Amino acid sequence: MARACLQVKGFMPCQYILGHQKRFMGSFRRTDTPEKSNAKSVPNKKKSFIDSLRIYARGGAGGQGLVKFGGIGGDGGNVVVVAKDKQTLINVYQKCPTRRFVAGNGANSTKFCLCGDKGTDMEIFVPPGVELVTDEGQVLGDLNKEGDRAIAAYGGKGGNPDNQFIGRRGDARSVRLDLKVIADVGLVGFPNAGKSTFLKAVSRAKPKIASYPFTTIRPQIGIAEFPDFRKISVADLPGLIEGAHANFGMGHRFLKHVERTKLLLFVVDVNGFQLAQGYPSRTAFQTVLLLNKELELYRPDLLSKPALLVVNKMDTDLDHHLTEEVMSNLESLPVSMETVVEEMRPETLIKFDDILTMSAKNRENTDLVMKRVRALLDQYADKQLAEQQKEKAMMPFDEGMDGIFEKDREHAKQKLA
Ligand SMILES: Nc1nc2c(ncn2[C@@H]2O[C@H](COP(=O)(O)OP(=O)(O)OP(=O)(O)O)[C@@H](O)[C@H]2O)c(=O)[nH]1
Ligand SMILES: [Mg+2]
Repeated sequence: MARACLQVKGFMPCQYILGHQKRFMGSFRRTDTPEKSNAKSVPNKKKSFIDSLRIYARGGAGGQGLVKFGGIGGDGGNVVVVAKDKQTLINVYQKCPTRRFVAGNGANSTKFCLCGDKGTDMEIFVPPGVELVTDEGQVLGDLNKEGDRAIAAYGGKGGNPDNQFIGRRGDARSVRLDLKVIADVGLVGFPNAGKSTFLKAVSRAKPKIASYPFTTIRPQIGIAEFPDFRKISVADLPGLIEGAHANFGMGHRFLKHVERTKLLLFVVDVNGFQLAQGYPSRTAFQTVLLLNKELELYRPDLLSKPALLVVNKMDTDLDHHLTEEVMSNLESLPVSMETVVEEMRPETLIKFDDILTMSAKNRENTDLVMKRVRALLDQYADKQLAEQQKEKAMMPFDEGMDGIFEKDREHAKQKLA
């Protein structure tokens, strides 16, 4: 194992990243940037996971009307994308390798059947967490839970007096199905910080763990189970590097997965991070600021998510001086930011709900981290519920309706009496 990592570390750094990128992109092309979104995304059949798939969707044409008898043609069917548990995007591809989805045409109006039947809808089943985006960047729908539906292409209107009884064509467009993992907790950190090791420690997941960067190249979800059977899903996300917000490294492909997690669990190596020889070496404190900055530059609203910071690999800091250093720097924020160059300083600092230390490898404090995660998730869920109830109570329409019902009830009671 030691020899294997030495060999990898001996690579030229840029070749190394490109090699990884090539391997990763072999399964599908990058479609993150608008100018690249026209490229075909053809998944490699051998890959078991893809998080983006570009499809062609065409709604059915409307049936022709019958002018003589005022008959109306049936509307064309829609192409509908439906969220279904246990589905994957690779299933979508395997079922239809051409990635062309065409709904049924509406039936023509005939003298025996004046109102033509509607064309059949084409349903595409995708995993929850998929967003439908057109090539122009328009979001057509966001499917978060089983049963959520969005229309990728509408069918054309059937022939009727408004269109001189000529059935219309359906919409035809390319749509990107963009999967963002949905989990309670998202592990955020530089490569090699120990995210996968943590996931392995707290769940039954078996992520690949190794001492070289970018071991994890696709998100993996593990379920942490508590003695009272409470379950919390934890998403092990691939490591971020400096410039990820500008699509450097695996960039947006990785960052996007942070969006739909309820809580961010930042994992940093107490020894800091260095991508490879020849690359700058960052201290643990600097990696925290850099991660903060990457998220801020990608989507500033991510900074307001509940967040926990865990300093990992405590077993390697025997005299605790590295831990003390990072902790005192974090405590004296924002003043301590003066010690780093301006390019590393984020504009808005993440407010960590807690800062903990652990050794994921030795499973020291990993349970404590999960307990804290659970408490925070509960706390934020309660807060959210209270806010929702407050909002509902303040809605004048609802109040009015309740008032009316109350009056009716009183009236009925008086009548009965
Ligand atoms: N000494 C020590 N080593 C650790 C600890 N946690 C993880 N490691 C080691 O650090 C290396 C990287 O661990 P991973 O869990 O693969 O790191 P990662 O953050 O998932 O890395 P990427 O997938 O590349 O983003 C492995 O060799 C682990 O054995 C720890 O607490 N102590
Ligand atoms: Mg990993």
